[in-house]
Amino acid sequence: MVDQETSGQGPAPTGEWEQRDYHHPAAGWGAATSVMKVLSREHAIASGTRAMFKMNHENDGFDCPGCAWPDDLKGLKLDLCENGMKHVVWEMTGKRVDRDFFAAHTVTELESWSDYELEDQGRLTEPMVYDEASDRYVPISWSDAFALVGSALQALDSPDEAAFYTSGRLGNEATFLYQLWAREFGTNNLPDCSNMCHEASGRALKASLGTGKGTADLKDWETAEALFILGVNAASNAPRMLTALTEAYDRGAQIVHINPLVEAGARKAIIPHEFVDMALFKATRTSTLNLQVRPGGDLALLRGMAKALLEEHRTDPKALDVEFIERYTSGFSAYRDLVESTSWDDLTRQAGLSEADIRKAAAVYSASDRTLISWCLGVTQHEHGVDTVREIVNVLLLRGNLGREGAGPSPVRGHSNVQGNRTCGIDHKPTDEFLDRLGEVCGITPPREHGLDTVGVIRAMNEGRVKVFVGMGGNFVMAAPDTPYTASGLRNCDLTVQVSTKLNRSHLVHGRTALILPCLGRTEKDHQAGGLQETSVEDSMSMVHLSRGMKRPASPHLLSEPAIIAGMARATLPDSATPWESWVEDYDRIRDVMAKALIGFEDFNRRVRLPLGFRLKQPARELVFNTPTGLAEFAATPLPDVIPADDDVLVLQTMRSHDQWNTTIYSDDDRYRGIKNLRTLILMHEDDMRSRGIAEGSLVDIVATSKDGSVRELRGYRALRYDLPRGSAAGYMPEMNVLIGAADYSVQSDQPLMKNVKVRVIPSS
Ligand SMILES: Nc1nc2c(c(=O)[nH]1)N[C@H]1C(S)=C(S)[C@@H](COP(=O)(O)OP(=O)(O)OC[C@H]3O[C@@H](n4cnc5c(=O)[nH]c(N)nc54)[C@H](O)[C@@H]3O)O[C@H]1N2
Ligand SMILES: Nc1nc2c(c(=O)[nH]1)N[C@H]1C(S)=C(S)[C@@H](COP(=O)(O)OP(=O)(O)OC[C@H]3O[C@@H](n4cnc5c(=O)[nH]c(N)nc54)[C@H](O)[C@@H]3O)O[C@H]1N2
Ligand SMILES: [Mo]
Repeated sequence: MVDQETSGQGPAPTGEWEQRDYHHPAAGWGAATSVMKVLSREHAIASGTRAMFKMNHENDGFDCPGCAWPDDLKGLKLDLCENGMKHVVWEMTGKRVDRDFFAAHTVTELESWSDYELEDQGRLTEPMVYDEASDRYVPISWSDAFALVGSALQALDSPDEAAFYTSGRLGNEATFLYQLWAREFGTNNLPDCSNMCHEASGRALKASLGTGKGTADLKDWETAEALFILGVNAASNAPRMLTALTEAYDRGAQIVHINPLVEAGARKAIIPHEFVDMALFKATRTSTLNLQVRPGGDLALLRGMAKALLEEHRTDPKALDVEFIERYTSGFSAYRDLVESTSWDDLTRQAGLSEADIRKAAAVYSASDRTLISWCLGVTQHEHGVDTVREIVNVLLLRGNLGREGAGPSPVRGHSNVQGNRTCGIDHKPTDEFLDRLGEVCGITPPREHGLDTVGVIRAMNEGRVKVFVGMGGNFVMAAPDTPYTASGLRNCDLTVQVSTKLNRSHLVHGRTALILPCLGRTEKDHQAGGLQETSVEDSMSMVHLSRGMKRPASPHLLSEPAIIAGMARATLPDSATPWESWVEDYDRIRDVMAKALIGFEDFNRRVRLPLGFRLKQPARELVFNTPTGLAEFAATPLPDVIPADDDVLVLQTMRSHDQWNTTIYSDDDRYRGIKNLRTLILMHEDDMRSRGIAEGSLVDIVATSKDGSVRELRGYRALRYDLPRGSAAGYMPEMNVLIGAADYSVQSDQPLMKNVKVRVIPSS
């Protein structure tokens, strides 16, 4: 077991590993070939190709589950990408995991399979329950499964002994039902994957601007004069951003990438959907400046830009937007004093960049009248993630880059509906305003005490304070930090319930009783008593629109997520006045309630059927700030020291390869980084390798020391030379989660420090 949890997760390598420089543009033919490979492997060439033409189409067809990047507002143009296609095809596979499969394999046997092999078995087909006597999953009827969940929850001493996890796939309607079930039952224990990706962004934006979301939309991406892209690997994880970047380059915008690695999307790209460009190999540049910042050094770089602007303002009044600052912001003078008193020496050391480089970025910024700043996990999964996002806002405020076209903060969200999940109530720290309205509209008395997040739930399960874990999608044991500790927590539960589409390790690492409840995927037709149903999702830029599945379900026994939630809710709350059954017959009925319970969803059923859906109002975009002062708040936070005291310690980041979707690994290749057939690797600077006596391609042991002093280890990883800052290193999630201790989370955001693992690397003995 432990071996599987700590070793490679991809398919068993079939050949020698190799590393080469990658010179080709991102997207293009390599991408097309890679899609075809997956299509043929999943026996889905015909259906997959049809699906391509159904995805992201003006309120007809389904929302791409690949990422949360918005659909092209022109709506009629096909906007698809390699990784979205791979993701869709993975769901549409012709392979099945049925009762014969479970009869043929014990759970103990399955534990020795790789994560790739588990998911590669295909789609789950019917509800299953763990049978301890035979160590197998055996079939169970839906009604018995629901009854089992209901009785386990009713048997708890307190509703707070249950936790309800969400992975950001869940549609808005199911989300609303899920949080209602948890709160009607009596708990705010609603951990979600957002606790691991954008918690820092939400908290920072809320404090600075009074809204937890970005304010920019696709139109702003299309009109910005300068774009700063921090800590995102666009070519792999938000490929449709490449379209925006190539278009920006073509219109002469400045594009600054800030990242310890120069990723493929920061060089040149072929617009993913431009098949003609693809045929002609017509690549466009996607960058005008690359700055290889030190891990966690973004705050120092941004503050350096602010310092340069303040200096410039002494001679050029236009360097700052003084009118904007005076009218709309609070806290400027404290921030100015702080920035002016911070030395260039400290800033350059902490950013890991020269003063000249920081001034280059500042010059791009001050020359632009419309600036947009975008970021993802490279910013948030750090100790000072909240402060860094607040510094992003500080810098934007200095030149009034808010509430007007082509400007603003624009976080890149992860899962396709992770933003909608929060909007519709998945929040372990709900506001009183939200709960008041929910209580009134739904006739329930919601619990007021804040609940547990992802990190909190792991500890609570281990300490026996949480006894029932419900996973609404996702793969908790692999996604969460400290894999063995998370596993022991799940094993310590009375009941674990996983609502899933595919077999994964979270089904094998289970509680004393365990259920696998298979659901429809987003690509599939959802028939209910009231006819064919649609669900809505919200993208990164607050557009809410409908998604309609078009494929026959993978099995006749699958239920939709709303139906599964309603079934579990009724069994838990037999006397509930909530009309669970009637709501599931027709999701319009759920939307009618959401229209009353959620701010911004008025007239939901009509507006969501507009050709492109509707955009949720963003008060900050209208320069209305729901902050204590009613103004946008500058944050004057001290410059953090992000350099390990000990020279021997490297800062390791755990990231995705090009060929994976979070815990789902499609292959052992990472094309844009030139790596083939290898995931058990660590990318290092050549000087750091030399000083440790590590030869190129040799095996090393990686030893992490946690905040609490505990030590974790990965042995026999291969060290590869890579262009990244000295003192830093990189490797892949989820394998490297074993290195991240339960204590290693940010005190600002409670996010696990997935981009900031302190390690020592030594040659394997
Ligand atoms: N194909 C595909 N698409 C996906 C996903 C997937 O797994 N596969 N996952 C989805 C999800 S849930 C999410 S949250 C997003 C994740 O999208 P990303 O944030 O792109 O995910 P990572 O692969 O973790 O890459 C982190 C990036 O941040 C950089 N970085 C690391 N440390 C620092 C730092 O200190 N400063 C700066 N400036 N940069 C740094 C890394 O070099 C890397 O380029 O993608 C979503 N889309
Ligand atoms: N070290 C490290 N760890 C990380 C990260 C990192 O950067 N570094 N990133 C973190 C981030 S940003 C995230 S978001 C988490 C991801 O964490 P999760 O969201 O928990 O994990 P996924 O891999 O996205 O979940 C995959 C599983 O979801 C199920 N699934 C797929 N589609 C559906 C569906 O439509 N409905 C349902 N019910 N189930 C479905 C399938 O069974 C599949 O096996 O990982 C986090 N972990
Ligand atoms: Mo994420």
